[in-house]
Amino acid sequence: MLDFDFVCSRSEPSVAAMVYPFTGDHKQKFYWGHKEVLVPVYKNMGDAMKKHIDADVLISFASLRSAYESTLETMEYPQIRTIAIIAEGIPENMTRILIKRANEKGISIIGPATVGGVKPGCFKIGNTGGMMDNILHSKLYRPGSVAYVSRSGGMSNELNNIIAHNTNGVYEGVAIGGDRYPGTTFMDHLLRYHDNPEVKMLVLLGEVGGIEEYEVCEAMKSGRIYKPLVAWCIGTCAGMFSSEVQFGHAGACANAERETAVSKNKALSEAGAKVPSSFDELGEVIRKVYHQLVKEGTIVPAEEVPPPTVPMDFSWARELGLIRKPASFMTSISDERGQELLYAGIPISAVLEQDLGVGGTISLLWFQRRLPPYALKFIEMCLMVTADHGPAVSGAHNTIVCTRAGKDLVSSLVSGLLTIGDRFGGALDGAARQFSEAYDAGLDPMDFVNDMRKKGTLIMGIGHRVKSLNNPDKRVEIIKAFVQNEFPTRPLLDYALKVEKITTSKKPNLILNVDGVIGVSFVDLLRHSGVFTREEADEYISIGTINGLFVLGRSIGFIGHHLDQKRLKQGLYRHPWDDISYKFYTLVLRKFKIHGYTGIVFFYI
Ligand code: Q5B
Repeated sequence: MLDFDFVCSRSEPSVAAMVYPFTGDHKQKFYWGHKEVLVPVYKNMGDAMKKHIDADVLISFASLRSAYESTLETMEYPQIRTIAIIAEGIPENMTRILIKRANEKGISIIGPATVGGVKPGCFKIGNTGGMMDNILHSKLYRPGSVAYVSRSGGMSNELNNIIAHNTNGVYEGVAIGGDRYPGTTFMDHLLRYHDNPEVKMLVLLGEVGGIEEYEVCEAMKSGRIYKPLVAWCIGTCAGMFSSEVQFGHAGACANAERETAVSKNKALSEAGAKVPSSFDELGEVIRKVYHQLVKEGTIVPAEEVPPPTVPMDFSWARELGLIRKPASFMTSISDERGQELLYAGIPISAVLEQDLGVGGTISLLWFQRRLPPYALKFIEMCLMVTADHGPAVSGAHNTIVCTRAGKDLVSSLVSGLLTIGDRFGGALDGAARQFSEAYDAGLDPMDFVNDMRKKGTLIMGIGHRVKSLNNPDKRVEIIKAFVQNEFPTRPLLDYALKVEKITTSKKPNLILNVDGVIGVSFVDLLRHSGVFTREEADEYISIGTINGLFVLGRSIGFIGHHLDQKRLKQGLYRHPWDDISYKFYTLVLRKFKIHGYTGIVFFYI
């Protein structure tokens, strides 16, 4: 509506305020040409009326359930002269009460079941006239000389088009709505138009059902309506059916011969209206009447003035392919815009039907492809074996302390996750990188160990605080056995096991640990599963993919620890003093004399 106002060159919006009972009073932002304006929204109708005393039209977008009550309320305010009711399906008995009340108060009701109406160059109700391209096309931004009334809102758009292309345009058009009891009738509007000197010809688009068109015939015969009137009742095809037909509108059904479109067209023609022989010829008849009026000098077409440009909404312009803009984000893993969520192009229902499991979901979201079944099983095993390793490890400890400080699940989980790094649970990618570089360089395992020692660098994936040759890590055994049995080939795991032989010969706890065995096995999977190119495999290692398995797996355990602490109602944790070695240094000052000079030294003991 505001765009329409703007293209009509109004100096200010026609919409004074909105009433929306479900939020508090506020202001809502809308475009006014290139600018943005704020339109007030009121919770109570009374407040809106008080603040906007000169607003005299209310357009009701209330649902069919609330339209009756809210229209009755609206009629309590004497400033209101017109109410347009868009809702379809209001019970007829209620509509009749509304009409009675409106007549008593001198209020015009447009509708129910209507898009409303339009007064070109001035004001339009709701969606009447359609989108901006249609409004421009039908020249609704400035008045013409033809006023129409129809039942149907959709057909009123068609009339806007027909009239714009056969005359100097629409002066005003109202769709009274498709219900059997419209708030205002054809006659109400035709008489109003007729008495307006700016309106030079009338158009009536009736339809099958009801007898109101006969009142128009009477008005023409009596001379009350003498301006040229072009009329057509749609629904003439009803006669082709063997039984009575109910068309789309509630009132569009002939209950007697008099109510048929054919009978009404005949009567209108006999009363003096210009009636085409079919709807297709309506435009032609309108054109002829208009040209006659121009010839007589009744209508003097005005010079066309181009309307101001209304900026097109970004989303609409993009839909029409008129503009483009580089996206701020790119994504290639999932798409939630359609009817069904897609993981790497696969509908979520297919992911479940095909029982792809967590392994399959990871393969789609992390690698955008399906991995072979053994790979999915391997991923799931990794998550299971890394899910927890007791409360003593750094991450679980942090989670527990955080939980006991009263924090929530996310904070406690994150507190645990933030401990994951080279020393704890974050050595998978480092192991993958170090072992594969050594292997690719053709380095003998012994040379690799020696080189690392010379560089003073720890070998990622080697060593454990509590696990050793004497206390083997069952998790490592499980993963190792699976890879050895199920993977097509596993050169990097074999290489790492040779390295482990050397490191454990130096110290029994320098085993290939859980991070190490997963890291190197994953490289074997990336390189030899046949679903990744070598470049892709290298890229996944370099961008730090494999630690994700530990992070994801261990999140399960951290959440478990958080819930456990909450369930056990554990209070704030404070570390005991006897477990902290407090160290203090004493500052000692000494005076000395040398070569006659006095000095002071100070040092800590
Ligand atoms: N030395 C893991 O150290 C640990 C050596 C090494 C060469 C090595 C250490 C290490 C690499 C990183 C790594 C993942 C910090 C571990 C995990 C998940 C977990 C945890 C859980 C779970 C253990 C003693 C002597 C020194 C060192 C030498 C040690 N590591 N030499 N390469 N990699 N590894 N992290 O026991 O001559 O005496 O000075 O950093 O793979 O986090 O359960 O707890 O599931 O939650 O404290 O399993 O190995 O040994 O540092 O005192 O070293 O061995 O140079 O030699 P420790 P340190 P020296 S799995």
